[in-house]
Amino acid sequence: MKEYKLIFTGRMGAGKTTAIAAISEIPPVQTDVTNNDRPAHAKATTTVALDYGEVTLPHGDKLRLYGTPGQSRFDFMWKILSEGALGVIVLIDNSAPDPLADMREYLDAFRDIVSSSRAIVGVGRCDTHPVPGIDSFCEAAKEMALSVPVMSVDVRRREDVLLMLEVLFHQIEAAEADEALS
Ligand SMILES: Nc1nc2c(ncn2[C@@H]2O[C@H](COP(=O)(O)OP(=O)(O)OP(=O)(O)O)[C@@H](O)[C@H]2O)c(=O)[nH]1
Ligand SMILES: [Mg+2]
Repeated sequence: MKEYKLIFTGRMGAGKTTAIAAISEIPPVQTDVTNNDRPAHAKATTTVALDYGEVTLPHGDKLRLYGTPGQSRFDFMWKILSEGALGVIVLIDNSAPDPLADMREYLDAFRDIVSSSRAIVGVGRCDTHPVPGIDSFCEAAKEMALSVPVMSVDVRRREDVLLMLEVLFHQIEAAEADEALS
């Protein structure tokens, strides 16, 4: 049995805690406290250390899911949490003031993982905020010389979050096959 570590990241309110809770088979570990930064986001609570959840794959391998805190004063946690990570899921809140800038920031912060094709971008709230469109995110990643799959996701829906992980795993397998050939 193998274990893999995946990181869910993205700005405050992007849905990291919600996504992990949607798929974890254990009660997720959450470190949310009352949100005293209402100008940044109106929601009631925010994560201060990490989220943690687990998923067992059909063949017995285990995914350990870690969520980063969204507030920028906890940036130092990003490095700590990404140690040894197999892949990263960048969540975007498309209702935020500048979702493309948010993506750039996180792709840059996790550039090592992203550039080795072990990342995916999930854009949330596309139903109410269709602009910028998925194409714009792909284009923005391309401008950073990064190739990363981008898909629309509702982090409250288990099937959506699992589909995102499936696409991420296909991406990782394809990259590993390429490496083996080269
Ligand atoms: N209406 C609506 N709500 C959504 C959608 N996607 C996510 N949400 C809500 O947005 C909120 C996201 O909050 P969290 O999961 O706490 O976000 P987070 O990324 O963990 O935030 P921090 O820990 O503060 O960084 C939750 O209340 C979700 O229910 C959507 O498509 N529509
Ligand atoms: Mg959170």
